[in-house]
Amino acid sequence: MGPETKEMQDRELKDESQEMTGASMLIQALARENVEVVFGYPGGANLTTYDEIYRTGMHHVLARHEQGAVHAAEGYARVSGNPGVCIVTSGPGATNVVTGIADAMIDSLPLVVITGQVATNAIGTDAFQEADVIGVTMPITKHNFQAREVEDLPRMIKEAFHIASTGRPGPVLIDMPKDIAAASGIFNYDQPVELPGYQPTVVPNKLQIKKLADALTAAEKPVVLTGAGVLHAGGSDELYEYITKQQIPAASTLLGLGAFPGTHDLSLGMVGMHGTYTANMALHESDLLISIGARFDDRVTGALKHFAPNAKVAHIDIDPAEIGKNIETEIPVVGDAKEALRMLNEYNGTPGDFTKWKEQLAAWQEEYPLWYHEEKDYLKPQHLMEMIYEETKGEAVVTTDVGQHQMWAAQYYKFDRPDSWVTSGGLGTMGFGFPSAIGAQFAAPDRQVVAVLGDAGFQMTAQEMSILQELNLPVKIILVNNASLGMVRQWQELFYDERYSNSIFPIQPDFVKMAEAYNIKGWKIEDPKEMHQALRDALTYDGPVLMDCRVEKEENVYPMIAPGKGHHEMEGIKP
Ligand SMILES: Cc1ncc(C[n+]2csc(CCOP(=O)(O)OP(=O)(O)O)c2C)c(N)n1
Ligand SMILES: [Mg+2]
Repeated sequence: MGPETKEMQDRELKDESQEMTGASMLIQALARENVEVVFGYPGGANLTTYDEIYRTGMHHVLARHEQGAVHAAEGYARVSGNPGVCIVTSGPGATNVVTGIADAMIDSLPLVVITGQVATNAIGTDAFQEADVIGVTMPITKHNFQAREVEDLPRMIKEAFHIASTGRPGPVLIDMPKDIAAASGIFNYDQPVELPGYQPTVVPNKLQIKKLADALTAAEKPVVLTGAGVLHAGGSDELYEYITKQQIPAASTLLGLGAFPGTHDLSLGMVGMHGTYTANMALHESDLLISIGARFDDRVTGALKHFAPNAKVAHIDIDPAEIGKNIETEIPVVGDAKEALRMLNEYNGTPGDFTKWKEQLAAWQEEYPLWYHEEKDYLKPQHLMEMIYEETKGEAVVTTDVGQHQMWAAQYYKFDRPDSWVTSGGLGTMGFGFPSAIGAQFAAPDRQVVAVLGDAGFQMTAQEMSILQELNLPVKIILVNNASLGMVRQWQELFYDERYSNSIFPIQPDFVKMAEAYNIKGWKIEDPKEMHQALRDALTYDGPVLMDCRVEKEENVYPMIAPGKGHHEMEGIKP
C-alpha cells in the first residue's frame, strides 16, 4: 500500500535549538509526535509548508476535496487511537474541513488540523482566500490557535497534540499565516506542556467508586451502558473484566459498539432509536443504570420523560460537563473510563445476584430478536449485512455513511473488537463513510476495510476513489443501493403521509462505470441469488472494489422508537 510510511520516522530529526522556518518547525514537530501520515490539500497560503513536505518526503496523502482529507484523518484516529492530522489551505480549504471538525468534536475524535492563513498584516482585510477560521471553528474545536510569532509554533503544536489526545479527545486547530510559515526562528520542542487551566481528571474519586460498587450489590436489575468513551480510553479489557466478573448485562450506544463483544451472552446489543428491544427494555426496567463513557444523546434516550424511570443512574465520564447534562445522576464518577473500571475491578464488594433479571432479558431476546421479512426476489439489506459479517468473520474494520445502511450495519454486524467500527454518530455526516475507510486502511494496513455506504452518501465524497486508484488501497466499497435517501424516505413514509419530497432518485449514475473511471473493479448485483458469491469474490479480490448492491427500495429500519416516544414504546418488533 501507498508510499513508505516509514520514511517519516527515518527522516533525520534536526537538532533542537536550530534556526528554521515555521513550515520546517511544523514538519519537525509532526515527526516528533510520531505522525505517520497526514491527509491534506495545498493552496496559496500553505505553499511553504507543502514545499517542506516535498523536501522532507513526509508521508502525505492528497485528498481530492478537503472534506475527504479530514474524514480520512478521523477514520485514522478512530482505528489507530492516535490523532489524525490534516493540512489545508486558507479560506475555502479551511471551510471545507469545517464539517469534519464538527464531526470529530461531537464524536470525541483526536484531530490536529493545520489551516493556512493569509499573512498576518492582511488578516482582517478580506484578503484573497481569507476566512475567519478561528471564529468559525471556535465552537467546534476543543481548542484553536492562531500563530502570530514563528517561535510560538513549537509550543502550539505540542499543546495541540496534548489537548487533542488527552481528557475527552477532540479536534484542535492551528491557523498558520503564510508569513509565519516562511519566517525563521529557533525551534525548541523540549519545553514541557504547561496548561494550568486544562487538567482533566483521570483518576476518579475513590468514594464515588465505592458508592457505585455498593449500589451494584444492592441492585436487582442493573444494566451497563457502554459508550465510545470506553474505546477512547482503551478500556475494553477492563470493561470485559468488570461485566463478566459482576455478571451485569450490557447495552451499547451506536458509537460504543465493540467496546464489549457483541456476541457475548451478556451483550444486549445497541440501545436507542433503532436499538434492540431487549437493550431498550433493559434500560426501561433497570434499577441501576451504569453509563460508562456515553453521553445520553437524544437518539439513545428517546423521550426524556420516559427514560429509565426506575433506575438510579451512575455515570462515569472524563468530561464533567456531560454528567447531569441530560439525565439526573445519583452517582457521578468523573474520570477516565479505563481507570474507573480498573478501580471497580479492584474493589472487593459483595457481588449481587442478577439471575432473575438475566432470565427476563434472555426471554425478551428469545421472543423479540432483530428480524426482517425474508424475500426471494429482492436483496434484503439486513441479509447483506449478515453476509458481510459472515464473510469477514467479524474481523473487518467497517465504516459507514449515515442513513438506513448505517443502522443495519450497526444492528447486524456483531462487533467483537474495539477497533473495528467507524461511523459518524453525533453529527450524522453523510459523506463520512468512504474517506474514513481510507484513513482506517492507513491505520490498519493489514486488515480488511469495508466501507458500507448509502448510494447518496457515497456521492458526497466519491471523488476520493482517486486515492484508492493512486495508492491501490484495497478498500472494499459496498453500496447499499436503494436508489433513495432511504432514511429520509422512511420518515416521509411514516410521518409525512408518504409525501416523498426529494428523497427518491429519478436517475442514478452508473456506479460500476464510475468505479471503472478510477480503474477500480466494479460489480453490480441485482439478483439476490448471486449476492453471496459476488461478495466473497469482492472481499477476496486483491485491490479496491466497488459493489453496487441493489437492495429492496422500500425496506425500513426496525424496530424503532418514534420521535417523542420512550424505550418501552418500540414499534416494528417481531410479532
Ligand atoms: C450532509 C448530510 N446531509 C443530509 C443529511 C440527512 N440525511 C440523513 S440520512 C439521509 C439519506 C441518506 O441516503 P443514503 O446515503 O442513500 O443512505 P440510506 O439511508 O438510503 O441507506 C439524509 C439525506 C445528513 N445526514 N447529512
Ligand atoms: Mg440510499
